[in-house]
Amino acid sequence: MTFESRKLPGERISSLVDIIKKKGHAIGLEAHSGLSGLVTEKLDFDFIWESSLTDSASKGLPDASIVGNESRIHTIDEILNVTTKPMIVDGDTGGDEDNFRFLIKRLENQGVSAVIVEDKIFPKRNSFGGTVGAGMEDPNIFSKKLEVGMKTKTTKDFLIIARLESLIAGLGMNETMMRTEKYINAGVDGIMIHSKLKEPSEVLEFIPKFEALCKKLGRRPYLIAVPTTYNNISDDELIKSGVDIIIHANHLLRAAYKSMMDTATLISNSRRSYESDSNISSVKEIFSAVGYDKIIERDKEKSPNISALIACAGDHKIGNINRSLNNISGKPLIQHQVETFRRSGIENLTVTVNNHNEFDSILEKDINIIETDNNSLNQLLDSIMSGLKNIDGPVILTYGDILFNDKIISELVLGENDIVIAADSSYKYHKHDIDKKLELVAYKNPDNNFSKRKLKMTDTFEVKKLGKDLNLEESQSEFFGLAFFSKEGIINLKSCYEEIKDDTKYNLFIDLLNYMMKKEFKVFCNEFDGGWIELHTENDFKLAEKELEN
Ligand code: SPV
Ligand code: MG
Repeated sequence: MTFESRKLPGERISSLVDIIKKKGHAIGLEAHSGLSGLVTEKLDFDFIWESSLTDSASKGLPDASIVGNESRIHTIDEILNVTTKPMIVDGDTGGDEDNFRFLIKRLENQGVSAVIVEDKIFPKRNSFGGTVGAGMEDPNIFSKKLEVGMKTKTTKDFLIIARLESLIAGLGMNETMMRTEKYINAGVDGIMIHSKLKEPSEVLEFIPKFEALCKKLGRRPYLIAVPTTYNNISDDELIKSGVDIIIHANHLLRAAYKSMMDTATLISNSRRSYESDSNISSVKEIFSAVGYDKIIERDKEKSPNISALIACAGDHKIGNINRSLNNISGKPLIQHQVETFRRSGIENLTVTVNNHNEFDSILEKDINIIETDNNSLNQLLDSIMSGLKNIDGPVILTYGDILFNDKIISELVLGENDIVIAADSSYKYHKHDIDKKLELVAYKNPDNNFSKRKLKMTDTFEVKKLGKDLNLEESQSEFFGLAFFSKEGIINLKSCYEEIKDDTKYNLFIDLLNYMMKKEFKVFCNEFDGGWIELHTENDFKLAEKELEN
């Protein structure tokens, strides 16, 4: 179970009694945080013990009524939120009657199944660290508090358990039996007998006396034991002796402290963390324990695994350097493109090149480099299509000579259409600058509303035709070399390519798109205004460098 686990409070409260009824007993392990709660939840324990000792220690504090109820309730909530098992809470002394009333109400509201309160006075001391006779509560006052608690609880399956500290305080068995009788008569649901001896002798001596007392009183509350010091006795033996609920009270916290100290020492001595790897959980294990895997799975479902193809094949040089390898601000152009894709969450990258060796040392190992055939019939188109050969899912294609921002990628991917190209309308405003043949886009239904003020970054139009030979007046934008294909889009692209690949008429990528439109496949265009630049000349690289600096 993880952060997604669900257990309604009412259901959880009664689940402890249900387990005892079914199995005849319940065995629990301590938790002091959400993560330790997950450990207890994972293994074969019936319930979670929320301990005052370990809750305090996990905050670096002593177990001496210093950590207040608000903080305890917060830890309890943290654990309940990621688990489903019942929980027994260590209520310390319970405070005075009003404190106890309020505590019970809050624990029931949270879905806690039981609270154990001890017959000591506030501020209490931990049982293993200095309880003395003077720290004990008057049994009559304590019994009165128990009665108040029994009247306060609203759920019969929420258990109030009285904890006897008299053996630990050295008050002897007679005093302990006298107290037990008073607490049973106060109506409690359970009696916890505590001992700090190394052997279970006291507890085993107490049990038959307790059974006889219950017979005499005609009511037998649950019997609870906490075998921390006398832990040579097994759970089975304790159960056989008459114990109903066994609490392993502090072991996860003690394990965590030892392991943290060992690891810290190792890292400090080794002056690196490598040596500690075998002692600690992997990050992956932690991810899986806390349910992070589920989040990633759902992210993947939401955004299908998109690939990207960077088409760099072609003999384009700046000076004598391959254009894609020419630096902008100390990094090759292709590296900028790779980083933009990575920022958009696209990990699966393919690059088509003419010469594998040039790119090998520049690109990360997980990038798929495909060397394309320089002498093929329709060189430009063939090189793109050979890059797409092993890509079946949705893909973003980019020419190798542009830089673009990741917002353009997100917009292209977000749409619902199977084929979407990215185009820019701003060329209309600087037609006089154009000294090369642009790949222009003509729309089926051009938008005649020229108001450029809008919230959206892009408009989508259906494309009628693409071409370098289109009249500037009849076209609405310029294709700048980025396109998205859905799974369906890529299937159709590939099948159309098969039909024309031997025809020398089709050399450009836009030739294939025109062919598709002729065959009634719809091509859409997202019209952007800026957000990209083209890198053809040395001057373009200089301008790009300036833009990146700003
Ligand atoms: C606790 O775990 O905080 C307890 C049990 O009260 S013990 O420390 O064993 O007394
Ligand atoms: Mg305690």
